[in-house]
Amino acid sequence: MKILAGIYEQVLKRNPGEPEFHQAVKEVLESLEPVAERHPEYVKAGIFERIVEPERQIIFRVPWVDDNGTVHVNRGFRVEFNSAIGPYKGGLRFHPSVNLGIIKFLGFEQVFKNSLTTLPMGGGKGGSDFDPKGKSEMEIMRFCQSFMTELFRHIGPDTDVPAGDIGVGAREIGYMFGMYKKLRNEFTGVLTGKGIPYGGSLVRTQATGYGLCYFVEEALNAKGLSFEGRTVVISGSGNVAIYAAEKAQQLGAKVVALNDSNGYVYDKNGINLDTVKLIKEVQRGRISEYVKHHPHAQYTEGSRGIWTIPCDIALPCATQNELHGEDAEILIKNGCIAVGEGANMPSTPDAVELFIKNKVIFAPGKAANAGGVATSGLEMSQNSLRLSWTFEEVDEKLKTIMKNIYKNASEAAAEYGEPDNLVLGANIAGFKKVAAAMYAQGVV
Ligand code: NDP
Ligand code: 2IT
Repeated sequence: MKILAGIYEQVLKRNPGEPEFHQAVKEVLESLEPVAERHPEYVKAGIFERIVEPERQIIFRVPWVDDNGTVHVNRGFRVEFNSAIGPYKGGLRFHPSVNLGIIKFLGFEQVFKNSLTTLPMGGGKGGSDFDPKGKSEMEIMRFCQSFMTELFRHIGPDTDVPAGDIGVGAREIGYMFGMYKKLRNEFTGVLTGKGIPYGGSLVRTQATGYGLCYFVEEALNAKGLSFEGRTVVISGSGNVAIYAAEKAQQLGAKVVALNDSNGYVYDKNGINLDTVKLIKEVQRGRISEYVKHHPHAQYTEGSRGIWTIPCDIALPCATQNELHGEDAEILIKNGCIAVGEGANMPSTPDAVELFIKNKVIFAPGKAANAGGVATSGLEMSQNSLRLSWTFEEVDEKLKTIMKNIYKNASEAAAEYGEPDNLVLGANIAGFKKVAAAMYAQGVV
């Protein structure tokens, strides 16, 4: 970095103790250096200084009472990062590791991701350090309601439209939507990922995982390859992992492993997804329980061990920095040909560098997992139109969007001299529209 080095220094100084945010900003600014060279007007207009500073950061107290009558206090966040191309849009994460730096990294990534979808959505993210694990149904409901009694005054269908992320699925969105509707006395599309009976979109549940596979299939096809007959390893066993596995299987691949934060299962015959859906979606259990249903499968403690299983395609779909340089080395040694990021920033910078250096097809999260938010955008459109499209219609639109994201990212990569570098291409393609909009709207 030359032109943009000072901006990165300022980010480090202004945001101490936020390593994930620093990591996300560094990768993007490195990609944007050649854009800054070609666009001195963006440098002069302070586009780069402004794009790394959230427009607004909201932090609030979330008190709630557990089933024993004990009072708990969690912290809630909403970071409204950039609204140049549309209302703030992005998920809510409930996980004990959540802090301001994590939400800022996710909100920053979301700005570029949402731009890549080609839909009119700005970037934002929120959540809480609340841990949903082991909580009763009523505790989850009371927490969601308390969270919304503050969040409601900051969001709205034309202002900021949250959705799910880790620890937030259709159940939590339902409780939050109910409280928002009560407080505002308005039925609007203020959240996405809603249930089908009250304004949700078909395919939203499957969208991130399906979209990931559509994107990776497109990248494979460009090299004369495909999912057909491939062995696939997928980390995580939540929403993104389950539907990535489903689509990979539909495309003719064999998915042999999944994990959670405790350990991984290996099923040489191919993972049975009905069992996984039962354990995770119905029983809200642990992936270790898989072996009770399929005794020939193996469960091993330690989640990162999953990357030692030989595979052709690896899809990290759990969380940030879950795939390290040493894991990348093992994957490459085992002949892995493609890595598609379903999670946000799951590969550490040294892992990304190794994949690119070794010519592994590498699909970065902000492009490859954009199908979730893209389908949220389609849910917003349907809510505004007050109608709903069929599964096939939404799926077809999702497929077209993922193909276009691949095309735009690979064309931007080629334009800037590194045709196979989708990290560079996604960052530049995502930046272009946001930068042009910010430039046109003046210094605000
Ligand atoms: P879920 O809560 O449904 O599932 C999360 C999965 O990841 C669980 O298996 C969980 O295991 C595992 N996991 C979470 N934290 C850790 C950790 N610290 N170490 C190891 N495993 C962990 O979330 P999603 O599937 O929705 O999200 C997964 C990833 O995809 C996230 O990075 C999210 O930001 C990203 N994403 C999600 C989208 C969506 O539409 N939902 C859209 C785009 C990206 P455990 O049960 O043990 O915690
Ligand atoms: O990281 C993401 O893109 C999401 N969690 C989905 C956001 C959304 O608004 O659907």
